[in-house]
Amino acid sequence: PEPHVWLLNQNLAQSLLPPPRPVNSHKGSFGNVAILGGSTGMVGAALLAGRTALYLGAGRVYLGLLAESVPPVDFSQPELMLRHPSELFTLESLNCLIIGPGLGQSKEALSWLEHALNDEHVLVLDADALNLIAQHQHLAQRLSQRNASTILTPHPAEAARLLYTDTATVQNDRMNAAYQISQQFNCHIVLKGAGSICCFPEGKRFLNTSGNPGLSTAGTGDVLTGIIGALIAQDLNPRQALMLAVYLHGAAADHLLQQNQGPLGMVASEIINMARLLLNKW
Ligand code: NPW
Ligand code: AMP
Ligand code: MG
Repeated sequence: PEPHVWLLNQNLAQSLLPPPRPVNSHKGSFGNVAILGGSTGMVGAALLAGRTALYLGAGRVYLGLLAESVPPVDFSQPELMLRHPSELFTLESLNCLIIGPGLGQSKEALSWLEHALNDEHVLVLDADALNLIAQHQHLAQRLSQRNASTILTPHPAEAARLLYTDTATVQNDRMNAAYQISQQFNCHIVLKGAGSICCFPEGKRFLNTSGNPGLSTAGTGDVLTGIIGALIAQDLNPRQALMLAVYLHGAAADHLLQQNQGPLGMVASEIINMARLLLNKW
């Protein structure tokens, strides 16, 4: 029988909030996130994910950018620590490794993805990491055999690539597409798009009730990935982090809409700021 579908609403999201911060906390209390991506022409995707992880409360955020020429620092967000991708694998304590935003599909990207899949950290795979997995059977196999948790964040076209089908087929039965991907790779997944679906390996599915077409703009997926990473760093388990992130991301867009700051012209950076406001207010 088809597993039951639950609604991901504000009540459920608010039951997943991180606990209040202890008075004697320090940056080490809130975890470390590393992000691998940002090849030439798509550095912004990794910067957005990194900035999001900071704004949503991660203690430290490291970026490993693939682009040929990268500045030594993000001058508009100097809190981010820019490192060579190889250095992300030698960090002393890491709570979550994100790979994919702006990663591209070069040989170098493929090789870093192999590294990441062999790593024992909680992984979030987005964008080109998903496209590469769809193209390389050995990566797909490695993914389904990982011991640590993995979260996949495909949009409908990425989901179609993973399932070797077309976007229309995914969209015609989104529940089934989400279920098939989680089963195929033994992963937590969110199938993005209007009414995002979170699906877990044992088959439980949640239909998100927040979000609006203001989110249909470049970089919003990179922001979602950063929220997930920040929440994992703050000790939510991958399943809780995924559900709270998906709801919060949509709710931020809904609040911007209420303030007439969209749908037209809403931008990903504004989602970051509003998500921070909601996370602190709730
Ligand atoms: P169409 O044809 O537009 O209708 P790709 P990408 C479809 C980086 N970025 N429902 C869409 O359909 C990413 O991180 C960099 C239906 C089209 O076919 C990646 O590394 C940015 N269809 C890289 O760019 C900001 C949907 O998906 C296809 C859908 C490529 O990622 C932007 C496009 O997807 C971006 O994040 C939906 N809800 N959603 C930066 N600032 O540096 C999507 N589609 O070909 O996978 O390209 O998503 O842009
Ligand atoms: P990406 O395509 O990776 O940049 O991700 C786009 C993000 O925006 C995902 O979280 C989608 O769920 C969200 N999104 C895009 N369009 C809509 C829409 N019409 N309604 C709700 N959410 C959307
Ligand atoms: Mg994306």
